[in-house]
Amino acid sequence: MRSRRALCNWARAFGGTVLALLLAACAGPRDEAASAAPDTAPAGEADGFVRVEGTHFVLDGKPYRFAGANFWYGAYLGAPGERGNRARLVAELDQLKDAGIDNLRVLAMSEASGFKRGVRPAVMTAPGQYDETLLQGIDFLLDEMARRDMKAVLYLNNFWQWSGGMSQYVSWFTGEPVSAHDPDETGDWNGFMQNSARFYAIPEAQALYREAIRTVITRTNTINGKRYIDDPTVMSWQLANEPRPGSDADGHPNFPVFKQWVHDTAGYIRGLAPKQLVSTGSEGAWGTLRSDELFYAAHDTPNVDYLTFHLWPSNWSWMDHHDPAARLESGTVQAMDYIDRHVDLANRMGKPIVLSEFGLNRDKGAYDPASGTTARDAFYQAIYDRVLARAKAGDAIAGSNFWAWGGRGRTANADWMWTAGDPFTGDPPQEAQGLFSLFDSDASTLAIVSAHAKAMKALD
Ligand code: IFL
Repeated sequence: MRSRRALCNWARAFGGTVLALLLAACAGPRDEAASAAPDTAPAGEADGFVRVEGTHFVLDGKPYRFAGANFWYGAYLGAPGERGNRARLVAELDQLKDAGIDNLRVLAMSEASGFKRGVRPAVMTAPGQYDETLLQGIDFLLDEMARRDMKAVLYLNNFWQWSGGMSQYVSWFTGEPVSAHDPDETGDWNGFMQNSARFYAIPEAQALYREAIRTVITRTNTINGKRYIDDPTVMSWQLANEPRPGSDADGHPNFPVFKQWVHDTAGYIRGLAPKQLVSTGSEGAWGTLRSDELFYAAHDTPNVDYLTFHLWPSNWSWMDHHDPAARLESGTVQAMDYIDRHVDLANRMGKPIVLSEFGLNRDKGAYDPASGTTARDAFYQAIYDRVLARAKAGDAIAGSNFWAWGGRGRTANADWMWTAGDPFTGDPPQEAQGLFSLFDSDASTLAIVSAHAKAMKALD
């Protein structure tokens, strides 16, 4: 007899509406073949954990939909003493919660690197050594989020340079300095991406990465005594921020090892944290060699609970960084198509999907928080309208996280770039501080996000 897993894989591969019911069953809370440990609670139990049922999230027996934010530095702010800024964090969590923004995507692991624009300090100070104060930052963040009934999505690595990430693992095990492929020094993004993607095939790097994953996931929170794996505040663990198979120019040869890495790592995480969800952190087709089918294939494993995709119209040249109003209309049409394609794909796969990053520049490409956000507001509105419409229609889209919450962070630097010790904004160190940040003073954008949050919740 066919195993349930084989039947599900066959159904996914076959697709089509005839198999919709079967696919929904396949994407249930857990696939028995995937997990090293079984679920401890049935789907309907009110234990605060977000679960997957078919193409939807469920929380305490009700649909879970959200309007969230990226807050990459949230755990940095949570660190004790001068390292962090707990007063700022608490005030900003209050502001976010008041606005209905209660799902935060946060960096949970960074690696000390020689990158010109790498964040400093890093959680992993050297291979296998961790900065306890920064880990306590995650403790504090999770505890404060729990008090506000918020959910966290924590990513455990980064394809990009700004937190050390995969390139730093490569450097540790090849002995080659990261500077040889630093895109902020060389300008060679394809070279950087190919080097970063070597990570998937270096066994020692994978072993260390797993140790880092285990260090975070199996931690006990020093503030509330909860084990992270028992904390329903954590909705999902993500393999990495925007993991790609390699460069757009010649990343195809890496795809098989990338796909295997997704399957194996996701399985490892779910074995450690069976009550929480696993997602990849992918940008979608754009970050998977621009291919819908490769994106589908990479996620077609029962170890990945739901899909993610990102939307970057100015980074992808659909709009202009220096004047987002100029091609707002045509760029928005492309953005809508990108959303629809990914939601359709998630429907087809039978898993929920989250738009876990999107952003646009301020008017005229300014960075100053006092400058306008007319084009950005129109873009956010268009995104939210489409997300809401598709959610209303019962499709697989469950929520979104704008990029990125900049809160009270401000730079005093004339070149707008971050230097160690500066306040954090939503823009990581490799980008101008103000490029995509939604600051605490951005009242019109916040009103749009807030209205969307209400509308998503009202769908329940
Ligand atoms: O800062 C970038 C970040 O690395 C990411 N995606 C796009 C952001 C804006 O360019 O994950």
